Amino acid sequence: MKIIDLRSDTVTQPTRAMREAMFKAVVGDDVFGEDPTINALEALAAEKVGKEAALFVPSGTMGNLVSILTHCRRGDEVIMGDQAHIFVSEVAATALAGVQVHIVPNQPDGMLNPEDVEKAIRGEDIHFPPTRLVCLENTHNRCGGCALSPVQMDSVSTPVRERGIAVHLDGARVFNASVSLGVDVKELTRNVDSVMFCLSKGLSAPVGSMVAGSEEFIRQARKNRKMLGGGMRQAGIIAAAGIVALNEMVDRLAEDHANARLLAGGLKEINGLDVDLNTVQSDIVIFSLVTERMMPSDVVTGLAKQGVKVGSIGGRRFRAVTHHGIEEEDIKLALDAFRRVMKGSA
Ligand code: TLP
Repeated sequence: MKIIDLRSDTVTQPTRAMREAMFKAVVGDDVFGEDPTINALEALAAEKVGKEAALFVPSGTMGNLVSILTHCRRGDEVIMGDQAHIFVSEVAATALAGVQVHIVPNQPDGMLNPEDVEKAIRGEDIHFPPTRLVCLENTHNRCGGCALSPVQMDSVSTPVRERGIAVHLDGARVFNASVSLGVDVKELTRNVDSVMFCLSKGLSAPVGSMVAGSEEFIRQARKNRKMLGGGMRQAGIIAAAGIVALNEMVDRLAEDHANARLLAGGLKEINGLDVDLNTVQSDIVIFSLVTERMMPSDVVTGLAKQGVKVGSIGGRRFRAVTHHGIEEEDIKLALDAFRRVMKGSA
């Protein structure tokens, strides 16, 4: 039975070009700054997102933590959305940075209301922690992969930065946002102080994420990465795949987005399921079980028996993610499996 794995775009396999680049990679000790492949990846990543410098990190979680550690001191406060990946799904890594998280509600499209952010910023008071950082997320994972436009991002970032508070972008899928909106990724990163993006999601590299920012920020971030045990020696072997990811795998994200729309449209037609089609703007489809006749676990296990894997994200909600290796034909097969599982349930 063919397995159609829609749990995440993290399940992508490295391409042939990546494996060849990995085989041939010239490597050195990166803690000494001597891995030419990592140095090339860091220069390429910085250039792509329009920042002075970049740092290769093993994961998105470490990239976000390194960024928070670099912006903040112990006892500072960081504002983010209540659906932010950093808040919900990073094992409270912010605790390791000694910061306090101040959540404001995410709008259904992943936005933060600028007025909510403004109100959350602490005034001068001996009792209050200083507000040091605001974190945005684009595309927004738990908000169905919505892409925030440059104008939306600016409406939060500009007033915050005018007050001397830094903005960090969890851009795990910022290239999906750029492709979805049809804007250069630099438009989404120009008004943030730091950005983390992942090479190992839709871009299909086997390992790794990047943090980008000013020269000085990255110099300190490099030290914080070392503190966390993220100094990786001859990691050019994996950075080589990251270079291929950035050069060859960005434009094709449009195929994943088209497949996500196809999937969402099909799910919307199935009795017992619902999808907010407005949120389907990239590779993520969040859908709900709207019949009481089935338990959420019946959906996941029923589909798994038919070779289709989706993720449960709490309550009666699920997530399916399209990615390299999932073709239009697979979406049609997946929809057939959904129809069989849901048959007679509504
Ligand atoms: N997200 C993963 C899982 O953690 C759920 C996924 O399958 O979507 N920011 C965002 C917005 C993310 O979606 C993720 C990973 C991360 C950060 C963390 O990246 P990694 O997994 O590399 O630590």
